Amino acid sequence: ANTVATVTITGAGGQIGYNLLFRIAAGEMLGPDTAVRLKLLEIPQGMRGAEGAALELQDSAFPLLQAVDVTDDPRRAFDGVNVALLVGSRPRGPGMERGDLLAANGGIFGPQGEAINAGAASDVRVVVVGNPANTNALIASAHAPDVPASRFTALTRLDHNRALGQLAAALTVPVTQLRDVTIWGNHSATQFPDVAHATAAGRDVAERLSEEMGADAAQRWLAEEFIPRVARRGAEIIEVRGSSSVASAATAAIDHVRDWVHGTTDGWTSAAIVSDGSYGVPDGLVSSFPVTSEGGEWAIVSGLSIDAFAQERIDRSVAELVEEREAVSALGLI
Ligand code: NAX
Repeated sequence: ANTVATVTITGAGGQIGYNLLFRIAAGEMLGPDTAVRLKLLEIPQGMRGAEGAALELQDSAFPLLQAVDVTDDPRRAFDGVNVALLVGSRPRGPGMERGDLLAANGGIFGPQGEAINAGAASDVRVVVVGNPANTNALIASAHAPDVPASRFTALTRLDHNRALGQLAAALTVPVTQLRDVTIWGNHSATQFPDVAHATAAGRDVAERLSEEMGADAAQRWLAEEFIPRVARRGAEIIEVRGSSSVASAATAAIDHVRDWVHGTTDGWTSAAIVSDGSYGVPDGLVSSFPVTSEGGEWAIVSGLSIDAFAQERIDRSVAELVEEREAVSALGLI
């Protein structure tokens, strides 16, 4: 290995954490030339889980793994961090009001943002996985004034990969032949999975769907099956598995960081990044866009034509992000 990276994982004692740790230590995220030092952040109740994972990491004797540190102190966890995966959060429980949810997460992501501001390496890259991911990223960023807002992102790659999976099945093509699918907006049921610019083996996806199903049926399939199924796939997984997405979420987080660090090659992908006002998304919101990565920076794909159907759906999801921002602002969390 030529370089060493410090990777911090919060919620490391949880399910997604357990899935991520071994793959990162094996080099799947940063590649075979980068050794890793892992820092596992937990709350006191989660420490045993993280400590157990640390024992198994030791037992795996990964050639790229230089050190593992388990802590419940955010300052220690983010000291010198190059890549931070913020997985631990307070997801919405039954009957939980949005205000309570946002307040609980403000109590997590505010202090973590401060700790990142205080101790992170100058090239720090942050991806928030814990829900509500977009707004949690906004809160963390607001507490890290010395870190460029572009370094705080939220995960919508799982939604993107889910869309690829659905299209590959519908068109009977390998996922490797699909390009330029987009997830817009919030990582929530309002997200907009968009195939308007997507191609399969170089041909327009909408055209191919029309050929397979007929034009009307293709429109119906997109609006009534594809979009809601991708947007609600998390609930479907819970229903079938009896537990939320874990391995697919870890895969997506690894894809997100790998592409951010090493660049995208085949067309674009989706990530929630800070808006520059593109496509009518208010400046400063952390919203999902079509993005490419080059030189370690995400860039929003510009100049795409957006029809009325798409704009309306983008606006609807963005309106939810605006509401979340107003709510956390009213609570004094940003
Ligand atoms: P688990 O409950 O298994 O693990 C979460 C861990 O986070 C627990 O060990 C807990 O002790 C720890 N934790 C809580 N607060 C913390 C804090 N302040 N600092 C450090 N650690 C803390 O959940 P898991 O299945 O791993 O899911 C984690 C999060 O991912 C959830 O919020 C979930 O909603 C979110 N998801 C996000 C997805 C996405 O695409 N963005 C998809 C999958 C997943 O549902």
